[in-house]
Amino acid sequence: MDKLKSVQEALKVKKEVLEISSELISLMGQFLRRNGFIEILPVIISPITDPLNHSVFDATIKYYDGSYSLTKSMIFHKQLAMRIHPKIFSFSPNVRLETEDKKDSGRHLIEFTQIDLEMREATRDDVMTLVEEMLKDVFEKLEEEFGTLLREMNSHFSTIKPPFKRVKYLEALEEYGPDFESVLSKRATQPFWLIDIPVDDREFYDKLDATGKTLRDMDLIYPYGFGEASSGGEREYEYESVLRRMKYKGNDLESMKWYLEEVKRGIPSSAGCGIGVERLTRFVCNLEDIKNARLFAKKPGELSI
Ligand code: ASN
Repeated sequence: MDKLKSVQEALKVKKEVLEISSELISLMGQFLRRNGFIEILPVIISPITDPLNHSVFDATIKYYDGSYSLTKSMIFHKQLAMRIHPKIFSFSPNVRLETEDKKDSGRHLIEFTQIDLEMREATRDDVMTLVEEMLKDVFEKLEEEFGTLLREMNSHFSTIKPPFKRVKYLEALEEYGPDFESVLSKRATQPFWLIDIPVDDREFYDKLDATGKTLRDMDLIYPYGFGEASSGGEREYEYESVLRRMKYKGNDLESMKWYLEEVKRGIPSSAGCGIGVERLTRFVCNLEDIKNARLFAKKPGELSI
């Protein structure tokens, strides 16, 4: 029963952190609206969800003769939404029942929220520029509102200075070895992009580039050792390419048939990304563990309210 955390434990979050997090959420929404985005409501259950590139415990709910999965990410719904509106975002709750080896990473929760956005006919560069401008705007406004408090909590809180450096995945791997992401994150003083991620390291939906080995995608990495902030990319949207990539990854075509039928019918090309809200709060407030970045946090390997 020591896996069961007390309610008191779940409520050990500073009031100031919650206020800053609330403001972050509001500022990101305002920025995106000013830039032509609309907010769509999140999808919590669906017959299809992100297969992810690593395995987690199953989170499906039986319903009549079928089953629903709890959302791991809204990627497919974002792509379908592109038929209706060219710029969308959602504060999307994700459930990923991670194994307990991730418990001490400081940045994994089994229930978290990402601000998940997608833009029709956009490129990876468009998304990177948008995110850079959004973070710059959010940090400037946080500085105005919470400057003194933020510097007390976070001695390295500073303004964001885009454009962020772009680091090629394979070059970094060669120079720094398999632990390159954490090495570079610890060294950095500004966020940076990790780009051109190898096809085997990602899900099928990020677009293959001309080399056929790496993708038109990116992760945003926070400095000072805070690690991954966001992942995204340009998307595969043509039926044959989607099918090829799914087969290559060994994805279950049967359970993905709803998606495949729609891809065959035609979905727009798009690019987008998702930014973890709790990870952003953790970074801004300089928190050791992500469990202190939200109320009712659920860490891998534990049961909590
Ligand atoms: N939201 C991410 C994206 O847009 C996907 C993910 O969270 N796995 O690429």
